[in-house]
This record gives sequence, structure tokens and C-alpha cells, in this order.
Amino acid sequence: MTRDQAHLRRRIAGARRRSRTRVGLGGSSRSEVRARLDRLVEFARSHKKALILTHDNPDPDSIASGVALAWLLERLAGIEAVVAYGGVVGRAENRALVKVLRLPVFPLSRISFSDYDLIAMVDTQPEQGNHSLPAAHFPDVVIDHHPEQPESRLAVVADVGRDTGSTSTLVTDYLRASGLDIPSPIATALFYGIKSDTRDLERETTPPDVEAYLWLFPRADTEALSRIERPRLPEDHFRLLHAAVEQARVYGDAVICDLGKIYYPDLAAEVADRFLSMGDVKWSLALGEYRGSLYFSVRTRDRRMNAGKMIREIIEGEGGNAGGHGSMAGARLAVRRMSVVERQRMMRRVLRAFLREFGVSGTRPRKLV
Ligand SMILES: [Mn+2]
Repeated sequence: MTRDQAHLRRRIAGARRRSRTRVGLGGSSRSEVRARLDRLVEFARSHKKALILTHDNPDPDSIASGVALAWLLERLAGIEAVVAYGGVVGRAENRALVKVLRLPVFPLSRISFSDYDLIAMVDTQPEQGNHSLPAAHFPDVVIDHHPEQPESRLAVVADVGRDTGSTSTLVTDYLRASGLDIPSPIATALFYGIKSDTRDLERETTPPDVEAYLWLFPRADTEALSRIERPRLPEDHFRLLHAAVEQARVYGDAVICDLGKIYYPDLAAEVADRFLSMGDVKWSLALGEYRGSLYFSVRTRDRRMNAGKMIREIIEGEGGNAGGHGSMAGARLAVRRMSVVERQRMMRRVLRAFLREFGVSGTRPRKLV
């Protein structure tokens, strides 16, 4: 056992002991939220410096919940808190979010873990595989709206399994419970976090999301919001759209689009979103390669289906990481070490599996243009 592993074992054993005091799951009444916040603040007070980690290639929900949690910890627990992410902030809207609101978020490459004695994780969980927390570390705090994973219970403070449409909703609950005046950039970021994760309160939305959204709206800067939602786009974006339309293959009510090389990972999600709005399309899959990994993104309109479960079954079987909800999901699969033949075989297997799951196995594809 290496030193790091021994360290991790001790951490997990400690977390297990402490997890008896963990705040219960489910429910989001005022007093429960208040108790969860008190527990979080009390825990943070005995620490010096917090690192708040988003998932890789963070979306607005993870950026907003990270920044809001950092603000809350600084104000209520009096400790320094830094938000960091793995990967890149790619999507033009997400870059605008950070720039327009001047949100303090940093690439993980500029962070030294030894500077921090508290680690929090937002919008993802330890086992999720879409974050860059080294295996030798375990988060003390986990706040996430994705389906609960067993290891998250080991965190000292875990707010998971509440089944809201966004993590921003969970953090907004804390802000409301704190009674503090919220700075406009924080309110604007959280508002946009909920808005984008639920696609304007349409996707996976629960009553707490609507409540948080309405509470944030009068506190948000709508002029800044407009600049975030309609950002300037680089020329590359239009080149990629062109390629996407050319590459798209229509199989009945499913569209599959292999983008080849992409210039940031979220592009697969953007393109999958785009094609889902086409005609009678019920399923949309886009994939692209970025720095030695293939990024897959699946979207569906079929409420009976679970895109997250589907993509996990298909991509984890190939050795990748996957996650997501009922209607939207994504995955990453390292292809750097695959030979050309291995890669072709993998692609055939994966595409066949997706076509089967989409219910269009025997369908002949047609080009869009
Ligand atoms: Mn989210």
C-alpha cells in the first residue's frame, strides 16, 4: 500500500465515523436546509482554506454553485475558499458567464492540493469520474443533484439525492436560509445555472427549482444575463456547425453526428442539443475527439427513456466514464492508446449499441445534406 492509499483509507475510515452526523437525505423543508447549512458552516469553521471543485469542463450549474458556495463559506465560516475546475471552460456562453460576472474560478493546474484542508465537490460526486480530484483525496463536502452514488455517503457533509434539476437550486436554498444579502453576480450566476441546467425550467424541473429561480430573478442582473446568453462566437464555431450538418446521419427518428476533432469538449453537447430540436427527432447523439479522448453526448425527448443509464451501460463497458440524467447524458472515453483497428472495432460496437437502444437498428441512414 502506498502512502497515498494509506492516507485515503484513513480519510475514508474517518469519514465513515463522522458520517453518523451527516445530515439526512431527501426533504428540503426550511428547517432541514437550515440544519444542513449550520452543519456545513460549523464544519468549515474548524478549517483554514477550502478548495471547491467543479466537474471537468464545467457547465454554468457547476460554476455557479461552486462560486456561490465559496462566497457562503467565506461569509459564514470566515475561511478562504477557491473554486477550481479540470479541463476547460469551453462553450461561449460559459466563458461569457465567467467573464461578464468576473467569477473567480481557476484551472486546477494552478492549484496545489496541499494548500487546502477542506475539499468540497459540486455538481459531481467522487465516483462520477468526470472530475479531476486525485484518487488520494476524498471530498469533505459533496453537493450534487445527480443520482446519489454510494461513496458520497462517506463525505462529512453530503447533500445528494435530493433530485432537483440543478445543483444551483441546492446552493440557492443555503443562501436563502442564511438570510444574507446576495451579491448580484452570485444571484445572476445561480439563476443562469438553474436556467441552463433545466433548459428554462423545462427539463427535469422540480418545485424547488422553480422556487429558487423565482427567488433569484429579482436579484439577478438581466443585462449581464443577456450578454451571457447571446455571446460573440468564434469563427471556429461556424466551421464546426457546417461540419456537423454535413456529418449528421439520420436513422428514422435518431440523429448521429461524428464531429471528428473538436476544439473543446462541450461541443459534442452543443451539437447534440441542436439536432434534438430538428423535426421529429427523438434521439440525438454527437461525438467528437478532444486531446486523446472521445466525448459522447446523448439527448432524448422520450420521457420513458433514461439517457444516463444508456450511455453508462454502453461507454463504461468500453472503459470510459459516463454520467447524466433521464434526458441528457455524456461520456468520455480515452482513445489515445487504441490502435486504428481497435478504435474502428470500438466505434462499430458503440454505434451498434446506440442504434439498438434508440430502437432504429435495422434503419438505413440518410445524410442530412
Ligand atoms: Mn448540474
